[in-house]
Amino acid sequence: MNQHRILMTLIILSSFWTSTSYAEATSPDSTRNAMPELTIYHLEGRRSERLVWLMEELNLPYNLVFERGSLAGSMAKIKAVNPDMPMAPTVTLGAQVLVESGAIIELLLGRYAPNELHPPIDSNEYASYLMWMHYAEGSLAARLIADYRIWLKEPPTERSRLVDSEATVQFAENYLDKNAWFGGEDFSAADIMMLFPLTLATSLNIVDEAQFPKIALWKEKVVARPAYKRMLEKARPDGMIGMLPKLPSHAPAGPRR
Ligand SMILES: N[C@@H](CCC(=O)N[C@@H](CS)C(=O)NCC(=O)O)C(=O)O
Repeated sequence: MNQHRILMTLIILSSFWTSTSYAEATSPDSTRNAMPELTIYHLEGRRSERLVWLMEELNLPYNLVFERGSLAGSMAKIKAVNPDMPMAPTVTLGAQVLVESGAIIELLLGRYAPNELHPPIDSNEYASYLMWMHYAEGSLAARLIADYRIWLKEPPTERSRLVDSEATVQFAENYLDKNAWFGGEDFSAADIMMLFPLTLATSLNIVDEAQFPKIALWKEKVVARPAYKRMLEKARPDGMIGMLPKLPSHAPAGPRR
């Protein structure tokens, strides 16, 4: 009887150890691959913050290059490494020079932290996650900036027939009405991609902030994250600099023609 008990205890203990080492085997660090040196060329308050924030969320090393308090000085540093397409972010990953924040995030996660900051690849949420990853720049930022540039010269008197800024932001609001984050149940890199254009939309008065309460609540959660705060300390030490002018007015509310 005693021998049986000892045997059972050993079986239970060994299965406990097996599941512990399985948990360790699937923990983030053990699925990560070695990353070449990453340098982020940065403009304060601009899209390059996404990459600083990503690295802070992942707790991975990076170099950050910018001239504090000077967008022109920081841009000169970008031009020195990337004269063909001087944009922020520009990164060097090993010897390669890259632009496009969304592509860089997908590359870094896919190669070096494959199980982190996105839903499981075979879930419906992954499809939504990937949609928002691309929507952030492909539709949202593109239409916000197009409307901003036009309305700065000529304030709009009616909404466009084409999908306009308000419609692109409303689509995000509707998703957040049913989902906590842009990757579904959990924070993901899609939230990192979406914050910049959604902040641009309201801070430049391209849309009416009061119309989007779910986005406002989501922003509060996002900016409370410790990794976001670490990003601010390192990448925006003096607050926002070189703000573009706010629009005096945006398109009037109401349905599109
Ligand atoms: N789609 C690009 C956009 C990059 C971009 O336009 N960055 C702005 C700063 S937020 C920039 O470098 N602008 C410089 C310019 O337009 O001359 C991305 O997501 O990385």
